[in-house]
Amino acid sequence: MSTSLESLLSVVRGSSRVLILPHNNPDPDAIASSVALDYLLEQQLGVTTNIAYKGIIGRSENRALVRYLQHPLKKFSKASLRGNPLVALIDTQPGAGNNALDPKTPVHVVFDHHPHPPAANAQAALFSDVRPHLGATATILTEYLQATGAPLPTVIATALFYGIKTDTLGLLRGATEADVEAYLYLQPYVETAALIDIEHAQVPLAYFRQLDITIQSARVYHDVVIASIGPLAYPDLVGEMADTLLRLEGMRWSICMGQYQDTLLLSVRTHDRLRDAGFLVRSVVGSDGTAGGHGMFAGGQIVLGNRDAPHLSRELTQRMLKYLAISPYMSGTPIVPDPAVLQTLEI
Ligand SMILES: [Mn+2]
Repeated sequence: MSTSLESLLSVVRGSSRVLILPHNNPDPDAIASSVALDYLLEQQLGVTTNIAYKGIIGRSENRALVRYLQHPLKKFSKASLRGNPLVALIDTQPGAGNNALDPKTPVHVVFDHHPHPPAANAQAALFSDVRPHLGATATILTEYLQATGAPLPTVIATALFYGIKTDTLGLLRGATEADVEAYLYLQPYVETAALIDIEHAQVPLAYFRQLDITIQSARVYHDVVIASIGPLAYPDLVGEMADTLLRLEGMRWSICMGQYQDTLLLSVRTHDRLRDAGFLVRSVVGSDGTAGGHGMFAGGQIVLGNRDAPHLSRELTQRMLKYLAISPYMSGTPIVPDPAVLQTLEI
């Protein structure tokens, strides 16, 4: 048994309440890693845990994943913290700004692969395994499950495999040797038919409506495409649209902004291996909100308060253009040059 597995187990051993918290609006990496930790603690220590999440599981593929896992995540509420459970943060860290905890709530266990946020203190947790160079948190949990020597259930393997696959774009984005090893270890256990159903989940009409708005509002500034896409049907859409826009020929950066409830969300993608999307978001969002991310993809959120979302989006657009050394006064070129459509748009 590896020493890190032993120290994890020694921190959790004897706890009657454990709360596993993935980041808000959890993605497949966060969902799979949470379920894997839940399984590991049950299997090794007989400890039952609760997994809670804040926000929405919106993306159709992610909804299909939780259906396949038989809905192991419950909505986070004040009751989730009742009885002072031992808290494990997954794919996020204390102070990262994208989890349900207020910064004063003690955290006992942290598994993450994001760089340490400036205000974070993952070290304050009794146990933390944060490896910012890795492509996925699911890689870390795969190693722990492997270290137990116990058989790996198909559903857990399928979820972890999908977590690594999505976070690394099929090992093409930010994957390290450890990610490749975990991926290949999991592969023989994967339930292929289930994975196909998850990856090809159908999308609601809201997706196509948002896609239409994205295409109409997108503006190109040299090799940067920026779209401010208004109210979002669910938070993940801002990232899905940024992914889509980056496919436009000649683009090095894609940036998408949209509003969900009282928060302006920002997603950044880049092909530029010499630049870092996380730096861009952190510098543009500054002290107005929170930001995080890796080399090729990053995101941020700003609580609107009494600020106006379109106005804030325009301001952020200017900051991003400046950061990318493009004149903030340059007017962008639409990608749909239809004057009738454009007249109706307020950019
Ligand atoms: Mn992740």
